[in-house]
Amino acid sequence: MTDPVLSMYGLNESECSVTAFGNGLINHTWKISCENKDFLLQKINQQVFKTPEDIMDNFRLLAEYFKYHYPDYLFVVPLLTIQGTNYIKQGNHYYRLFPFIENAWSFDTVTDPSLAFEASRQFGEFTGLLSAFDPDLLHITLPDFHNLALRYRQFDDALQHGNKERIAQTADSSRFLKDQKAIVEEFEKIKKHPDFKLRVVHHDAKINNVLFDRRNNRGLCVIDLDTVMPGYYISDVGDMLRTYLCPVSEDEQDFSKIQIREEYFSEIAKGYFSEMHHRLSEYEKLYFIYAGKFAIYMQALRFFTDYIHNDTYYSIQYEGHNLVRANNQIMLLKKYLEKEEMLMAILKSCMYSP
Ligand code: ADP
Ligand code: GN1
Ligand code: MG
Repeated sequence: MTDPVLSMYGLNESECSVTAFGNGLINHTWKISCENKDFLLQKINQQVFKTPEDIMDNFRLLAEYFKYHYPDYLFVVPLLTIQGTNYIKQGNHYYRLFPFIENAWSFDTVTDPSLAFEASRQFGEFTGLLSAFDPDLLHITLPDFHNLALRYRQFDDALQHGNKERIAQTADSSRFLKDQKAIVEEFEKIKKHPDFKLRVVHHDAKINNVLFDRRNNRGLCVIDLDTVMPGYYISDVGDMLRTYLCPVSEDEQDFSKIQIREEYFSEIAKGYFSEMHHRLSEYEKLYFIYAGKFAIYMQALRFFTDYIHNDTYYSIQYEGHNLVRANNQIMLLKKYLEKEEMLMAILKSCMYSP
């Protein structure tokens, strides 16, 4: 099935093995093993990404920038076809081929603080090296993706027009989410400040979007760059706090397992500041802890809204899955808020250390 695609890269499918690969939720991914080289083939998910050409143009712009300014940085660049394009359109589907990074692996959960440090350093390095790149040159691949005010309006709208039965069953959750609206107001305020800079941000800083060196678990590079767009650093730091601090994922149904691991917090901070402390303004740094509230709250709103709209965005494994996810994130937010002072003290201790 991949034959016409592979032949456009000069590869002969009969000499390669093709296997489904990875645990990504958005794109389709295959490992292509040929005689003396491996590749990674991806089909872009067009339900989510409506303008794949824009994504691939962003890749081109960033690849050129890194090649010129930081040739040693490992930026995983899509390979060119025989015709010189960095993707293929086959029927209505878009494909791209990457070199396979050997001796690398990725993780789905963060099981050691050193992984949090390494991943955070990778996301910090990515944004840091692109500090002089004009973020407005990038195409917006998902409009309003991390626009918290819009996410709140969508939540509010779901409560007006969504599934009535589900709305009635979830009054406690929706009340809590409404009570936290100050998190949206804070975002609206800080966005207006001139020292809160638009930067090149990944926007999906989960642990499985980092490749690690199998031999020593050092971070190698960030991957899954479809959501790289202009944004605020709190998007990446926030998603790391959301997904690395807690020992269990957003799918966990046993909420007694939800907790905030302080030693992971300090590693996220140290990793990010090792690359970004001299680039972030003092004003931006004030919002490091806020980043966690921003991301956890936004994710809770998104899962809850999708539940009220009968699960149209996030794929579910069982009835009520999105409500579990929303309530899981609500619990995480409560735990995070309880620890805010403690986290502030930890942050002070690692902010200015090298
Ligand atoms: P998705 O958007 O579906 O999450 P990703 O781009 O993150 O897709 O890829 C899915 C998985 O494939 C990653 O978590 C990683 O394990 C693996 N992977 C992606 N790119 C490469 C690469 N160039 N070399 C080796 N493994 C890769
Ligand atoms: C989606 O595909 P994945 O799992 O990396 C979502 C993120 C959410 C995440 C929650 C394009 O990411 O924004 O944080 O689910 N990506 C998109 O698990 O909506
Ligand atoms: Mg991914």
